Amino acid sequence: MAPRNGKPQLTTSTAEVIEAPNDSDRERVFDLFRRWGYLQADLDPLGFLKPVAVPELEISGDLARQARSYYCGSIGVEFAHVADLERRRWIQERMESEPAAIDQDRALDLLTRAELFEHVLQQRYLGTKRFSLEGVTALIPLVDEILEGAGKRGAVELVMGMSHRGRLNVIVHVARRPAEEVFAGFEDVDPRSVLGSGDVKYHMGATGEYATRSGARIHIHLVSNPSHLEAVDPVTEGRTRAKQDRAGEDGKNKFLPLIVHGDAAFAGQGIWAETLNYADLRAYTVGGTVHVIANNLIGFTTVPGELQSSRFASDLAKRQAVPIFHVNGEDVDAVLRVAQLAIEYRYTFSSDVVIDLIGYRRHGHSEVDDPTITQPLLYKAIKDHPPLWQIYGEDLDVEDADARAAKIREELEAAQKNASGITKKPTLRDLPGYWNAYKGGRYRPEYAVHTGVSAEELEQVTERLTTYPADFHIHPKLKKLLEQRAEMGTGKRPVDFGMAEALAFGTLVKQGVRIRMSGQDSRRGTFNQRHSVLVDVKNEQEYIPLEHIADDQAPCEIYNSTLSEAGILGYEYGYSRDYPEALVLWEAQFGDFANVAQAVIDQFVSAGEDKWNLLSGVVLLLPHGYEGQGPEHSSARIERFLQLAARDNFQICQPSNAAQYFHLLRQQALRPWRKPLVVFTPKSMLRHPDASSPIEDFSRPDFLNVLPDHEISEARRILLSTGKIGHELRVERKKRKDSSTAIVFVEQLYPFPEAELSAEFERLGSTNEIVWVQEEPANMGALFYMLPRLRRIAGERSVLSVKRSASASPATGSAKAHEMEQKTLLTLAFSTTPTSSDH
Ligand SMILES: Cc1ncc(C[n+]2csc(CCOP(=O)(O)OP(=O)(O)O)c2C)c(N)n1
Ligand SMILES: [Mg+2]
Repeated sequence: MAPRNGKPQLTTSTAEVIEAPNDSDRERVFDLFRRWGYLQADLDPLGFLKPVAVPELEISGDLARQARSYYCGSIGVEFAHVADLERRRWIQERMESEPAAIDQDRALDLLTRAELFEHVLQQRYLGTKRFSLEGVTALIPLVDEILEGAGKRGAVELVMGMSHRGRLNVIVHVARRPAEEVFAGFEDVDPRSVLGSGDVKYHMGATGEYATRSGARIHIHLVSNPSHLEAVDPVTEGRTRAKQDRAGEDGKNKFLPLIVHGDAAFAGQGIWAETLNYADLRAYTVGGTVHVIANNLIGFTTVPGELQSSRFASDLAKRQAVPIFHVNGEDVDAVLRVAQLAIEYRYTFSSDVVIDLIGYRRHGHSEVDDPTITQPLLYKAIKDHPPLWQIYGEDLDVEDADARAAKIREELEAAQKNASGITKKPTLRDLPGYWNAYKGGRYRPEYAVHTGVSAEELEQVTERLTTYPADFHIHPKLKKLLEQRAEMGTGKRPVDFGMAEALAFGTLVKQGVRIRMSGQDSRRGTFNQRHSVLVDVKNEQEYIPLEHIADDQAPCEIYNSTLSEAGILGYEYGYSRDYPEALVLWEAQFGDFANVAQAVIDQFVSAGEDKWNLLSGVVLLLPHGYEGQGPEHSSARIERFLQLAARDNFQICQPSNAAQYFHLLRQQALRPWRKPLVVFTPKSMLRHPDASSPIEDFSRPDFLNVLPDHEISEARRILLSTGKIGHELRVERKKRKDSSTAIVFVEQLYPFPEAELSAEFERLGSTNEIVWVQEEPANMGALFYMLPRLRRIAGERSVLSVKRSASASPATGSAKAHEMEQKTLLTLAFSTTPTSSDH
C-alpha cells in the first residue's frame, strides 16, 4: 500500500548543543532552519502529515528554540531556492519578527458564513454535488486578507481562476453574488433555456464587487471553468494581461490574478507547469500571480503518496524563484499572516507566490461519494473533527459565536426560500443584434464589413513595411526580401502570403486595431515567411516595421512563445476574451501540434459560447498540407475542427491565396461580433506563384467563401477542394489540356457556404458530376463533412470523392511514396470513375 504522505522518514543524528553561541553561530543555526524548517512545521490539522526528521535540525539550546518557533510552527516557508538575496532577506526578516495585526472577528464571521453556507446546501439538497469547501474553509478569510492587501496597493480587480472545490462558496463570499442565485442553480428553475447547452453551476463564471475593511472596492471576476483541471490557469493569466494592457502603465498593480489549485491537480497537470513558465516572460507576464493550493491532501480517492513523487504537492513551483508558504489551514491567524506576506511579496517583487493551504476534505470527493470505502481511518478522524468556525470561536473565546451562527443560518435559509423566484438571465441567443446578424455562414447585409483597402493606402503601408533606419545594418537576405515586398505592394510583382499578412496587420494597426500574436518562432515565421522583426547584423538591435506604420497606430505585438501549445492557446484565448477589439492570434508551429492544445480547443474555443455565453475572436493559424514531410508535419486535422463545429460556434477556413488570407484576417478584426477563427495556413504555397495574388485583389470588397472557376462556363465535372490540392489540380488540368473540368475552391469550410456553392453549381450547368478531392486519408480531412452537405445541394448530379485510403496515421514517412500517392490522387480526380464510397 502506498504510504499516505509519500516520502520515507529520514534517520536522525544526536542533537548538537551550542553552549556559548556567538553571532556566526546564530546565522548558521538560523540558516539551517530557514532552509529546512518547513519539513518540521506543524502543517496538517489532522496530524497525518508528520514532520520529517532532519539531522541538521537536531540542535538544542535557545538559538535553535527561537529559530524553530519561527520556521517550524503553523507556517513552513520554502525559499532557499530563491537565489536573489534581497528576496530571501525580505522573507526571513518578516518570518523572524512579530506578525502584523489581523482582524480576527472578521475572519470568524467569514468562516462561520462559509461553513454554514455548506451546511444549508447539505441539508436542503442532499444527494446533489456541490464540492464543499469544508476542511479548507480558511480559503475565504485568506482571500479576504489578500484583497485587503491588494486594495491598499491599488488593485481594482481580482481575476480569479479556480476549479470545482469550494467554487460556490467563493461565488457567494468572494464574488459576493447573492446566495439566492446559487440556491436557484440547485433548484434548476429554467431547464428549457439551456437545452443542449449551458453548464453545471460549479463551472459558471461570476462577477461582483468586494468591499475591503479599509474601504477599497475591488471588482471580482471569477473565470468560467471547464472540468479539465488547471485548464483555466493560462486563460486566467491571458485575461489578466488583456485587462492590464488596456489599463496601461499601472495595469499590473490594478489587475491581480489569483489562481486556486487542487493539490492533486497542482502536482499532476502539465498545463499548469506550462503556465508557471510564463511568469517572467515579456510576452506573458502579469506582474506576479498569487497561487493558493486548496490542499486537502487527497485527489478524489487517491492519496499524496500516489499523486506525487515529492513530499508536497507544491514542489513544481520550485522550478522558479517562487516562495512557497505552507500553512496549517486550521491556524486561522497563521493563514491570515501568510496572506499578508504573500500579497506584499507579489507587489514588492512582481513575482508569483504560492500559498499551500493544508486542511482536509470533510465529505467524499463530491457529496454523493462515500470516502469511507477507500480511506476509512481518515474519514473516521474527520467525522469526529469539529468545524473550523467552532474551533476558532473557542480559540478566540467569543461568547456570542453560537448566536451569530444562528443569525447567519437564518439569513441563508431565507435566501434559500427566495431562490425559486429567480428566473434565468437571457442568453446571447435571446438578445437582438449581432448574434442574429450571423447565421448559417451568412450575415445580413447591414453587418457586412468591407475588408478591401485602396491601392494608395496599400502603397503607403508597403513603404512603411519595407523601410528601416539609415544606420540599420540589414541582413542581405532581408534586404532582398524587403525589396521584393516593396514591389509586391506597388503592383510590380504578385503578393505572397507573408506580405499579405504584413499588409493585413499594417492596415489594421493603422486603423487602430491592436494586434497580438504568439506562437513558436512566430517572429521570424517557421517557414521563413514572416520576418516581422529585423535584426541588425552588427549589434542585434531590433527594428520592427509594423511598429512604425503611423504615429497614432495601435500596438502590434508578435512574440515567440515558449515551447508549449495548450497553455499558450489558453492564454491567447483568455486575452481575446478581454480585448475583443484586438486581433489576437495563436500560431501552431505545424498544425499537427494543435492536438496538444485539444483540451483548450474543446473546452474553451469551441464550446465557450455554448456553455457560458462568452465570445472570443481568437484566431488559430494552423499550417497544413501534404508535402511529403511525414506523418507529423502534414495535417492540422481539419476533421477534428469540423466535428466540433455546430451552432455557428466558430469559423473554419483555408484561404487558397494571399489576398484571401488578407481579407480573412481583416474580416476577423473588423466585423462587429466575435467568433473564433480557425485558419489552415499554407507551407509550400506560402511563396508559390499560384497562391500569390495581384495587388488589385486586395482592394476587392471582401473575403470570398468560395472561389468560383472563372476559366470554365460549362463543366462536365466539378472538382471541389480546399487549399493546396486545388492548385495542383489546376496544374494537372493545364497539362491535360482539359477544358471540361471546373476546379472550385472551398475557402470557408464552416459555416458551410451553401448559397455560394449552389450558385456556382448552377452556373456550371446541370449535367455534371461533383467530385470532392482531398489530400487527406478517407477517415480524415473534410470528406465526412462535405459529402452529405454536397449531396443535399447537388440536385441530380452525382457526388463522388477522391482521397487517400483510410489510414491510422495522417501521412506516409517517405517523400517518394507521398509523390506517388499525390500523383494517383490527381489522376483519379480526372479519370472517369472516382470512388463513390466514403471510406
Ligand atoms: C484533466 C482532468 N483529469 C481528471 C479529472 C477528474 N477529476 C476531477 S476532480 C479530481 C481530483 C482532484 O483532486 P484535487 O486537485 O486535489 O482537488 P480536490 O477535488 O481535492 O479539491 C479528478 C481526478 C478532471 N476533472 N480533469
Ligand atoms: Mg485535493
